[in-house]
Parts: sequence; C-alpha cells; structure tokens
Amino acid sequence: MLAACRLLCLLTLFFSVLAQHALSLERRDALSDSGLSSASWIWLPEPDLLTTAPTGTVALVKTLTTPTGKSAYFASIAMTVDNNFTLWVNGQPVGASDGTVANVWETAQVFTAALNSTANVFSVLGSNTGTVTPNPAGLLAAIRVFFTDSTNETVFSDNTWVVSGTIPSDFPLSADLSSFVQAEVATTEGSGPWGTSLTLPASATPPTLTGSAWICCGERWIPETVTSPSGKTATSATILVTADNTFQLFVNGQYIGSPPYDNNESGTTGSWEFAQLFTDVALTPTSNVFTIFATNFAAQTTTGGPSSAGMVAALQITFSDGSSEVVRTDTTWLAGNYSSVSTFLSAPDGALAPAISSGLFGIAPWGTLLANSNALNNLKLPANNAAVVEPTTTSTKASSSTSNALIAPTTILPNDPIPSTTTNVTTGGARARNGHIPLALVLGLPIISLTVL
Ligand SMILES: *[C@@H]1O[C@H](CO)[C@@H](O)[C@H](O)[C@H]1NC(C)=O
Ligand SMILES: *[C@@H]1O[C@H](CO)[C@@H](O)[C@H](O)[C@H]1NC(C)=O
Ligand SMILES: *[C@@H]1O[C@H](CO)[C@@H](O)[C@H](O)[C@H]1NC(C)=O
Ligand SMILES: *[C@@H]1O[C@H](CO)[C@@H](O)[C@H](O)[C@H]1NC(C)=O
Ligand SMILES: *[C@@H]1O[C@H](CO)[C@@H](O)[C@H](O)[C@H]1NC(C)=O
Ligand SMILES: CC(=O)N[C@H]1CO[C@H](CO)[C@@H](O)[C@@H]1O
Repeated sequence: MLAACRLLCLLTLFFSVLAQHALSLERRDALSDSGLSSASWIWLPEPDLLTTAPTGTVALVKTLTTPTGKSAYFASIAMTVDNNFTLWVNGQPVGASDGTVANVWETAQVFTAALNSTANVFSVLGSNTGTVTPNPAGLLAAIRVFFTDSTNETVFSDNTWVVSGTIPSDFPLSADLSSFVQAEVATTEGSGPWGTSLTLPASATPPTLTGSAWICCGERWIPETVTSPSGKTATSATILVTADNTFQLFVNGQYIGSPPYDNNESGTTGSWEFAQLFTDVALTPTSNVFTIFATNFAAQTTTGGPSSAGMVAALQITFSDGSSEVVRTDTTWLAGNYSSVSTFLSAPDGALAPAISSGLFGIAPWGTLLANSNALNNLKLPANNAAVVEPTTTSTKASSSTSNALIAPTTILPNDPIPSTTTNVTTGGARARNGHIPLALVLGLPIISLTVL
C-alpha cells in the first residue's frame, strides 16, 4: 500500500512537473518553475567573465550527496550553456544542445534522469565557440532532485560547482578532480551579456504507456514497418519504452539508444523501472521501422535461472500536418529468438511468431514504474570519453583557450553497450504489422519475485 501510494505520488509529481512546463506560457514563470531564474551563470574563472572567455571546451562537475534519511529517485535538470553543452549523469549521457544552431543557448533544455539513491555526479562539457575570441561564456543550470518521500530539492549553478579547462581522460566520471577549480559566478540569470533572452521551450506532453501491453518473453523484439496513413507525412517520433531487463532501440536500422547501464544488483533499482523517453526521433515520410532488442537477465538468485521478461512501448508518430498517432505494443507484433541484431533485422516475417501479451501496462510484477527518464539519444552525443580529445597543455588558462575539439558523435554499435547479453539470456524479437509493433516469444518464464526481475 505504502509503496503503491509512494509510486503514484511520484508519478503524479512527475507529470505535474511536465504539465507545469507545458502550461507555463509566461517566460518568467516557466523559468522560475524550472529554477533557472534563481541560477547563476558560471564558468572557468577569467579576469572578466562578462566579456571575455577564451573559446574552447571546459568540464564542469557538480556532485550531489543525498541528505541522510532520504533516497533520491530522479532529477529534472534545466540547463543551458553559451554556446553549447553535453550532459552526463553518473557517467550516462543524458542530453546535449545542438552546437550547430545559432544562439541555441537562448533556449534552455529540460531533461529527466534516473538517480542513484545516495550520491549523484552531474558532469557537463561546455563549449564556448564563436568567431570573436574571446567572448562571453557561461553555464546556467537548475537541478531539481525528487526523493522517495515525495519531497524535492533544487540546486542551482553557483560557485560550489567545479570546473576545469583540462578535460580528464576519465571524464565524465573522473576519479581525480584535482585539476578542477571552484567555478566563478559571472552574474545571475537575467543580467550580463545574456540579459533576458533565455526561454524554456513549451514541452509537449509525452505519450503514456497506458493501454500498451507487456509483450513477452524473448529478449529481442523487432517492430517492423509502421506505414503512414495515406496523405500523411511522418516527421518525427516520441518513443516511450522499457524492457525487463534492458533493450536497444533502432529506428530504420539506426541505433537510437539504450537505458542507462544496469548493474544487475539485487535490491537496487533496475533501469527497467524507468520508462525511457526518446524525443524528436527523425522519421522518413511514409514508412518507418522500429526495432527493439530486449535482453532478459537470469534471476538474481544463487542459481540464476529464468526470470520474468517483457517489453512495453508507446510510439507517438507526428505527421507534417501536426496530427499524431500512437502505436502500442500488442499481439500484432512479431517475435523471434535471435542472438544478433543483424540476423533479426534480416529475418523474414515468416520466421517470426506473434507476440504474447502478459497483460496491459500496470500489471504485476512491473506495476506502473517509477517515472519516465529521458533516454540517451546517443546519436547526438559523444559516445564516451574516448571521443574527447585532451588539450595539449595543462595550464588551466592556456588550455581553455585551446580548442578541445570533440570528435563527431560516435554511434554505439548494436550489441556493444550492454554487457553479458550472451549469457543467461534467451533471445527473441518482435515486429509491428499494419501500423503496430511486433512482440516476442512465449517462453512461459515464471515470475519469481520482484527481486529477480
Ligand atoms: C558544441 O557544438 C559543436 C558544433 O556542433 C560541437 O563540435 C561540440 O562537440 C559541441 N560541444 C559539446 C560540449 O557538446
Ligand atoms: C551510487 O553512488 C555511489 C557513490 O558514488 C556508488 O558507490 C554506488 O555504486 C552508486 N550506486 C549505483 C547503483 O550506481
Ligand atoms: C517541490 O517542493 C516544494 C516545497 O519545497 C513544493 O512547493 C513544490 O510543489 C515541489 N515541486 C514539485 C514539482 O513537486
Ligand atoms: C544478473 O545476475 C544474476 C544473478 O547474480 C546472474 O546469474 C546473471 O548472469 C546476471 N546477468 C547479467 C546479464 O549480468
Ligand atoms: C523462443 O524460444 C522460447 C524458448 O525456447 C520458446 O518458448 C519460444 O516459443 C520461441 N519463440 C519463437 C517465436 O520462436
Ligand atoms: C542458469 C544459467 O544458465 N546460468 C548460466 C549463466 O551464465 C554463466 C556464465 O556463462 C553460466 O556459468 C551459468 O550456468
């Protein structure tokens, strides 16, 4: 009962946060709701940050320790960087602004990330670009942490953040922050060179999983083609999905993303407990293939063995006329037992079987999940720290003026990011037909208990 209420309350809170963002028409109100209007523009210390910061990329880190007696669930993170940024939470890429868009910093972004209960590390690479060198540079952020007792706490960018012009080789989870210094506050939001230009985009209401079926029991599900209704042109998709235990999402054969790494530890929150939200996934006009490869881990018992398995998803397809359609997991999906993405992608429909539904979203043992989490759209991100080119000098001032170029975002290859998928894993896939997503195989795996999920 308690647990159910707690989850409900959290979900309510979470969606009220989204609703607040969607409904706030007033710029100032939206900014104060997000916390950004109370935040400060910070950067690597310079003689006059309001006018002159060298171009280049700096690393910024904020570590948050959960107060005693509380347990952190998830965070809503509002952020912008002049000129652009990439954000990681606990080493997992969470989001980035598009440095190719002029003045992209004028639009702050809001991300939701699952948190570790006790300690969380927010790592940012911020780039100061521009033809005028030097020019103003700054990061502005508000991190609202939601706890399991339904309370929340917001922390702002300020001089408790640390910053370095030298990006450590183990960034974004750097063991040694000795090259970092206390960030300098340039000014508060609403003043300085940034003035009152900042806005928050109205966020669209994401689809919910209500009405989608948990489809079972293979590890790999491949939805097939979703065809646009005649006369409609598909432009983008918002995809909400989770799988017990983890998955990889592909659209039209392109890797889109995965949930954060799941350490498969008994008693800890599994990544499946957060539905992963992928936004602005580009589509082709008439026909799109959605592929979800899910992986089930063996039970968390001394002997391993079968555990509950399933995948649930909602695909919101947006058309050029502004209308949209939601495609849900159901038994029209096709499933197959395949051990590799490429084999599954190339398998003919005839080799697959209809997906099996375990029941609609909300059923045990999965319940209503904890919250949505912005999924890691890795195509937009430097995949890992190997993509960061370290500056050649170590003096903070000098190195920050060196262009710490990032290599173009690296795609994480199919089967790469998720460890141990070949052991204790059965494989299966599903395909959508006639506008629907395919499902998986029926393994008849017993549901043992919540801890074995
Ligand atoms: C900023 O944008 C530029 C241009 O797209 C890109 O090369 C760079 O990697 C971005 N910086 C960060 C920290 O994401
Ligand atoms: C949570 O953070 C602490 C401290 O960084 C770390 O020791 C622990 O492994 C983390 N737990 C998870 C589940 O990430
Ligand atoms: C966060 O907590 C404050 C009280 O500290 C409360 O007024 C506010 O409604 C909470 N925000 C959300 C989104 O729950
Ligand atoms: C998950 O944990 C169980 C129990 O320790 C183990 O048998 C299984 O191999 C693990 N699976 C993965 C993918 O790590
Ligand atoms: C996949 O394998 C499982 C276990 O062997 C089996 O129960 C299921 O029917 C298979 N599914 C398909 C579509 O072949
Ligand atoms: C139940 C089961 O299949 N367990 C296996 C999980 O994978 C390890 C490593 O391959 C095997 O040793 C277990 O037998």
